[in-house]
Amino acid sequence: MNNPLPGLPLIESPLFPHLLPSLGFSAEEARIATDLFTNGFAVFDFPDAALDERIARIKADLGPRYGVDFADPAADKTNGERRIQDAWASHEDVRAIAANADVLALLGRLYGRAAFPFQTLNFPVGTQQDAHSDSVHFSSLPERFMCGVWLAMEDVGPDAGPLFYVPGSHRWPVIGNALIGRRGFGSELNSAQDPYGPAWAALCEAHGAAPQTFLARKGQALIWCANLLHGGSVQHDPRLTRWSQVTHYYFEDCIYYTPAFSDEALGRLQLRQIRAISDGQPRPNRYLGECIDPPPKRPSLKRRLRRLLGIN
Ligand SMILES: O=C(O)CCC(=O)C(=O)O
Ligand SMILES: [Fe+2]
Repeated sequence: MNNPLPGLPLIESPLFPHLLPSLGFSAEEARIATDLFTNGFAVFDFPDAALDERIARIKADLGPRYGVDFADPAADKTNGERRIQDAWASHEDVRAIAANADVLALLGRLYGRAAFPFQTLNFPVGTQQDAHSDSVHFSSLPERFMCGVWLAMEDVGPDAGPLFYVPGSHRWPVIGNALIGRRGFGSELNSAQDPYGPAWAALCEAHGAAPQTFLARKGQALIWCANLLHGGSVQHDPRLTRWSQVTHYYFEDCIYYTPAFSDEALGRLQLRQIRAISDGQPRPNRYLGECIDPPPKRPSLKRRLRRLLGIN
């Protein structure tokens, strides 16, 4: 395959339709790739024979940490803590789902660079979040080398606050500080999404875009592209649960940073220090093979002398 645009994920490249025949994809890979290219999301069955047991253990072990009585059918399940971030660090099943080798291989083929998971979120209910793109939190240079994989850990009905997405919105401009006329570097925000909400809403209105909900079956997963608008629908029945795991993935040989707190044109990037969940190794920020992280700070001469002399 000769790809003149390696700085774009294959499935986001305008050349994708021309490249597809030379990629050696299976019929299922080609379907997923074409869905991502066209709609910005793709649904697939999560490839893990032990998934049901993993899900049962995750619910049993994480459940008590949400502060909700899941055993009581009448209890409001939306009351407590609604998410646990990075449970992978202490829970093998969360880690195994995030690091699933078949999913990593699939993402690598779809994007044209090796994928690695870097963050997990475990939810017992929906988020009821407005439409947003994850790219204001996590982005890459070159851009779009990030995706989310959302896994249904139970069947999701319309009253449980299903995930929603705006098909095709991944092709709209990537909304960042430059586009909304805001300085980001050194700023503080309650939510990194706040400043961009009006722009996303305006784009949806201008396109007459209709969100679609994902009424998922347990064990189905959905990949969303970095710039796809998505969120959580209103939960009509607070007694319901909506167990899910979201894993966020980056790809090799990129700069990883937070656009909400960056001014790219000024070279002021809020860099992320990323560690891959799959192998526990750091992924330095790289641009075309070159590490751009500042060298680690050396301790002062005084401190080094004291250490040498064994004085603490
Ligand atoms: O599950 C949801 O309701 C949305 C989750 C989400 O937006 C995310 O994890 O990035
Ligand atoms: Fe999100």
